[in-house]
Amino acid sequence: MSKLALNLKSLQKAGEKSDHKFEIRDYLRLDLFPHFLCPGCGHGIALRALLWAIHDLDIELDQLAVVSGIGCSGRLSAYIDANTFHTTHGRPIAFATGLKLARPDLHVVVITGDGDCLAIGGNHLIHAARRNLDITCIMLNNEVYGMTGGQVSPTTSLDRYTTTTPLGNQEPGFDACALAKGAGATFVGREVTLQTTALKNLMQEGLSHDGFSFIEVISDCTEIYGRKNELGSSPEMVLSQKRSILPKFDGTAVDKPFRAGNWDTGVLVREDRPEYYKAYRKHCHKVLGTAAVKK
Ligand SMILES: Cc1ncc(C[n+]2csc(CCOP(=O)(O)OP(=O)(O)O)c2C)c(N)n1
Ligand code: SF4
Ligand SMILES: [Mg+2]
Repeated sequence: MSKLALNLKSLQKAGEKSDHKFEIRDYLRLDLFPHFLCPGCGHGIALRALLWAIHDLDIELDQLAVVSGIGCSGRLSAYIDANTFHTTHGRPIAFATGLKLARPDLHVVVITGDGDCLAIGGNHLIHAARRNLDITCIMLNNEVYGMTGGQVSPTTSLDRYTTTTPLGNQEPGFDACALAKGAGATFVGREVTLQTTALKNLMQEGLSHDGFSFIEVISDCTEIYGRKNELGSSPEMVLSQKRSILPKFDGTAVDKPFRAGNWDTGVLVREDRPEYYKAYRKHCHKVLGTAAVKK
């Protein structure tokens, strides 16, 4: 289905589809359960929101490819009953780029973590944003390397304790949305796991965007980061997200390089710029002639 048709269909369906019609089990590889996430981990909420968005957009599972790196976030792709690729640490965007160029008919989604996407994989993120290939990149930001036991990450807040910052982190935490925007991403958004419906809607918008879309999900690592920083139980952690969100984008905060404790949520950037695959095909036709270009 074309992006335009998808957009129209999702608009028609706005308000029509509701949570009770979405059954997450229809989208999961249940034979892999029980899943490995710790109780209360925010990544599970993000997975549910993504599958709900896919449901509401009527994307067929065989038309969906989910590519992930390594991390607790990276493990999520395995649970989705679609075409899934659990690749190497920091490289899911690179794998997704090749996949999308070879199979432009697929919806290609990347699930990545703050360490995967901004530390080892930061280079791939900025070039994907610059290139504007039609990939939806969902970065689960729990401010820590969860899978490997809780090391500091590029988004760890100031003064937080991690296994590699035993005296409290003194590096400024990266604002991933500002980075994606600065690198040219044509769709950028942020949402917290507390606001599940808003998160689902944002993912739906990102999936419908024709170009590179970057979505930062503020997620909680309850067991490692939460415990080490005495942030309370998982419900307390998710409720505390309320204190940091700005309900409406005020047009300024995303221009600041480092997060100031206030999170703009919702769609932060939406721009029209030629999508890479289509622009490249057009160029090939022009230079080589239509007869020489393979369908
Ligand atoms: C090349 C390479 N370097 C390091 C690792 C070890 N490693 C695995 S996951 C990970 C960090 C995961 O953190 P993040 O991406 O934030 O995901 P989370 O577990 O927090 O969801 C690291 C450093 C690896 N697997 N491969
Ligand atoms: S270690 Fe943290 S990020 Fe990983 S599953 Fe547990 S709570 Fe989630
Ligand atoms: Mg992380």
